[in-house]
Amino acid sequence: PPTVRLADYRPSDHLIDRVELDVRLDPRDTRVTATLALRPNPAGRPDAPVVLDGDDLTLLGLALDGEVLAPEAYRADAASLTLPSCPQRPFTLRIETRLDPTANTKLMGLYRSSGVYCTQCEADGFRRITYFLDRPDVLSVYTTRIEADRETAPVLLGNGNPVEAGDIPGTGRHYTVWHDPLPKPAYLFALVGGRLDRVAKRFTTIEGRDIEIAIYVEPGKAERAAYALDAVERSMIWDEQTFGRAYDLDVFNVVAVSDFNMGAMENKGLNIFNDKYVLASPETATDADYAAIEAIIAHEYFHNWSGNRVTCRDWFQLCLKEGLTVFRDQEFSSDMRSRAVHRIGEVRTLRARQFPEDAGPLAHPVRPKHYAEINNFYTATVYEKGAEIVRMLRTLIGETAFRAGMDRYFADNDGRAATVEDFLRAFEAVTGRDLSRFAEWYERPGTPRVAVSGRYDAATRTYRLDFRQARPGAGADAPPLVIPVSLGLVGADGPLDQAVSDRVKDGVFVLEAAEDSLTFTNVAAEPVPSLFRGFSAPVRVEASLDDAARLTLLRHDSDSFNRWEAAQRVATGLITAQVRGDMMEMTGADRFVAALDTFLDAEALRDPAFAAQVLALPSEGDIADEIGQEIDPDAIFAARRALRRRLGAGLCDRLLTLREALAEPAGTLFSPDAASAGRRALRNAALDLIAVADPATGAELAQAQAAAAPNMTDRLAALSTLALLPGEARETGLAAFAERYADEPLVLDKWFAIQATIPEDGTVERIRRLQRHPAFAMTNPNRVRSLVGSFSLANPTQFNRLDGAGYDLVAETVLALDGTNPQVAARLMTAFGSWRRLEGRRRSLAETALRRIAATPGLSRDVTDIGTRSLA
Ligand code: HT7
Ligand code: ZN
Repeated sequence: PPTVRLADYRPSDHLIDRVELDVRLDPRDTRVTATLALRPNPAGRPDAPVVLDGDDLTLLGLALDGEVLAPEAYRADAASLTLPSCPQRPFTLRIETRLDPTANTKLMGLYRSSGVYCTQCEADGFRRITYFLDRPDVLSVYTTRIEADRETAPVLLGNGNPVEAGDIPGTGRHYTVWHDPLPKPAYLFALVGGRLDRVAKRFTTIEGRDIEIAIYVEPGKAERAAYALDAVERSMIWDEQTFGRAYDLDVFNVVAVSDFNMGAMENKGLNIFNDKYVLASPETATDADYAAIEAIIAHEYFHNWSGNRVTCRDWFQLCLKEGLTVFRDQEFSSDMRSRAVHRIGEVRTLRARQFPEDAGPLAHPVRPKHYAEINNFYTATVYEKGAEIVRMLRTLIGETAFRAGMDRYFADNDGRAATVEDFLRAFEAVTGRDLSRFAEWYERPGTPRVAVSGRYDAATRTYRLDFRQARPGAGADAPPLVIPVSLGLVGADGPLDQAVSDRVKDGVFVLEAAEDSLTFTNVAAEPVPSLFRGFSAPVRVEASLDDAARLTLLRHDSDSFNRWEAAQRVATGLITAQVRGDMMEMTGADRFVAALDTFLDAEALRDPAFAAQVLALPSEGDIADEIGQEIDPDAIFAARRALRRRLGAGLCDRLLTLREALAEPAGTLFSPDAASAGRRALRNAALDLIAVADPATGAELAQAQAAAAPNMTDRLAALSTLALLPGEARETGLAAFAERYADEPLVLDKWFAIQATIPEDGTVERIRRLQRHPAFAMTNPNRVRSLVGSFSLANPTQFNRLDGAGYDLVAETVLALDGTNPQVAARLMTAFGSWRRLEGRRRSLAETALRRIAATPGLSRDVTDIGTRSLA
């Protein structure tokens, strides 16, 4: 496929100031008339032809300034519309196209989801609706008239504010007209038509605008949208208070649909959501679901400023809106919940998804320099590492300057399509600092390593820390990165706050050179350094600390993140040692169990959510990432399970007591708040450890919990525990669950995922059986992600089976999907991204599966791109 390069960017030769769309919806024969007010762009090439983008379009008519164009005046095919000579003044083009929304299985452009018409235009779906300058730096004011059958589509929604509605007498059809006063790029266009129920509330913005917030869902499910509705309101209030950003239209609509390629989409005034991230009730949604709904509702709402009011000049700048908006939603969730626990979750996600991506063949800079298919760049690197860069910037300049810089960025770029340089310029303007070296973070792939060693001098009561940074693949002349290191010292009895260093300001040392050091004075006894507190930079830290030092941090650090990190590092060390063939170091493991026992004694009931995080060992993926090469997933699984057994056995009595203490009194009303969720999390983490050490007791407890659980969190946790215990109880539990939720596709997704992640030989066969289950559909991305996505991402032993059956299953699914939904197929294929780090036999089997996909004729650009890069 042709490569698009950042270096080749040039402004559009034409601009489109206004767009009038008339969309006559029909399941098979939708007609779209687009009237575009075009003009030459003063910044473009003079006399350039007009070349509009199209994708799979059928042109029915074309007129320039009201005059029908003769066929020789233009060239049109499914992929573009060219007018070789056109007026060098403003003019209008009227374009009529015909669409078949029912046949649109790619879920890009206009399609139908369970009978509801909806659109998805990011990144380049608008060109599947009409010919257009489909690029984010062409901003237009849209007026949209939507017409449809009143019976099947009583609700008709567009971007902006509603201005008119009415019937078309004698036809059974009706229409609405929407006007969006704020210029926007085409990727933010949306419309919806269908039979939907709604919940709504009024809200007055801080600027005094009286608005209506409404959520539209499948009929009969309105009460399941109450939590999402509340989350919208809380997001609005938070953005006003935290960033001074108010909503700017009269209505804010959210629509939930069941067939959706990603999580949600921030279309102006009309967010469209995967229903998984809207619908929640205690009976159907887990605490994790509630938290995800809150975060994604906030994320899409926050885009109204970081993305919509200030948009991206080109798709290379994607992190400008996505990294920044992830940072904003993380801050929101941290304010709504426990900041420390949320930070741990953020880092878990970064390490699980972004670190491996950055270490494999799909690695790319946060701002890529080229792409073949932009839809493949909605990655953990752009989103999560992009957010970490914003966080580092705040750590470097401080909260007050950060807020001032954000205000400046919004003020200077409102209504514009901006770049990463525009973003950094705003912070340079308010701080007077030169951020050009910091900007390197956007340009280079790979996770930097920072090696740290410390030396205590009792005679001078000083402690010296030496830092050395290195970047994988970077040459010796590569400039070092600017790395904020939040740090402090901890002694045997607690933080050593009296120790000071003139290189540390507000708890932050800035590492700017390849090597640097600093010295603390006034250090009474040999300390333990607490480094990268709060995970202050997305790096791998190599610190020469032994387990005793790390357990001191677990016990005494004032930074909760580093307390958790200390336990993770000790566990990682114990597991990797065993993977390498050393027997589990008995005394080391015993000391770890004892330390956790003391920790639980002191803290489990004080902060159950945090305690649950400490008890959750590093995942198999975390261990694989730590080992880095010649990875043997079976050995990792066995070593990790051995340590879990040790913990379960060593802590069994305490865990049983904790479960009692944390049990909710019968009749307690369900609340998804963080404190209640934290208690459930610890109770279920305890169950999990008890079951691995003592399967009989675990099965008994899990069965009782599954039968009596008053909410989905507890029911699913019990079923997940049972699913890991082969036997009759597991199959009965799974069958009962399937029967109870036979009419709940989103709940059955959990049932698919639990079975797909069973780490046993029969799982591939089970998945093949489930692919024939009536509730499974290859056309629905949620189903595919639950069954096959969970398998490839969360079942390392079975995906990486030594007979290649796991790879075959995923490869076959990628190929089966590619013809209908290439975006989802390509994403599924990224599961092979770490293939080069596997041990030899698996490496060769994975490569064969990848080559088999890549050699298949007629592949989409999406899958071809992932295949080419994975094998390069
Ligand atoms: N900005 C959106 C990204 C997106 C997307 C969403 C749904 C379907 C296809 C999509 N392609 C790109 C979502 C977000 O990050 O907010
Ligand atoms: Zn986003």
